[in-house]
Amino acid sequence: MSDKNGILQKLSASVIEGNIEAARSAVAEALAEQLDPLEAIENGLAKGLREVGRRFEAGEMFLMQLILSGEAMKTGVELLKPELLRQKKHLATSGKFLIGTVEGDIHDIGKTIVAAMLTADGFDVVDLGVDIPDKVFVEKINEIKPQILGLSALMTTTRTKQRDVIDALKLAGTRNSVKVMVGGATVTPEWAQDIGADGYAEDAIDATKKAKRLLGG
Ligand code: HCB
Repeated sequence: MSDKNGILQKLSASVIEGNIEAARSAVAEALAEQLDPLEAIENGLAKGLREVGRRFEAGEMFLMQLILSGEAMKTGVELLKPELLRQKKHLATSGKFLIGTVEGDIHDIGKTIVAAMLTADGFDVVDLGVDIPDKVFVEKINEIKPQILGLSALMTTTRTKQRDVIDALKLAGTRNSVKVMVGGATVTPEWAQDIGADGYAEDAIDATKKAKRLLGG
């Protein structure tokens, strides 16, 4: 019999080891034991990835291992996503949310989790993907007319792109038509304020709360 903590540990370990098969089987166990899928992501898979980040930074892990850990995390999230969406009640659409990872940055896990949570909370989400040039954000805002734009950036070298997108929106005369929410590992509330964003979100749960608040909810 597996207890909840044991399953969360298996989820974390599968990501730390970069073992996709172990991630699949730990997720299967989590689903069978009816673990909250969000908890499985945040306290299981993502916890493992945070440890991977720490080890990578300390030079204890190499890029190849980082890639495998990212793949294990992505596999786990994809398998948990249907259950996450199933459990949430789809009420009236909360609003349109456009999201993407900025140019030069290919990190997509956090953004994908945020998109899944917002969808589960009733937002109509358009996910542009990763490495998105500023002008594409501007074009898509004109085309889709979202109430909120989410900009994800994981590196200090790419978070400056969040400011560039905001500047591009100002230049295009569309800045006032959309609220901008920023997030990502190196992004802070101070940074969000400095670049003139309307909001900052620490994680996916925070993103849904802040998105509703930005819409006046
Ligand atoms: Co990457 N990487 N990486 N990486 N990577 C980081 C981000 C470092 C911090 C690791 C380190 O050195 N400590 C570092 C950046 C350092 C810095 O700038 N300060 C780094 C680096 C340097 C690099 C490369 C340059 C390495 C190299 O090639 N030498 C390279 C960059 C390539 C590029 O983008 N051009 C690289 C590559 C990779 C991969 C491909 C191996 C892999 C990504 C796989 C993928 O996404 N498919 C990867 C990974 C996995 C990481 C770490 C370990 C985890 C990132 C992650 O997915 N976290 C990360 C270490 C870390 O973050 N501490 C490391 C889990 C998610 C759930 O958290 O923060 O992304 P999150 O998202 C949260 C939160 O921020 C918020 O909600 C999410 C959900 O809770 N949020 C938003 C995010 N976006 C939001 C948008 C909103 O509107 C609202 C909220």
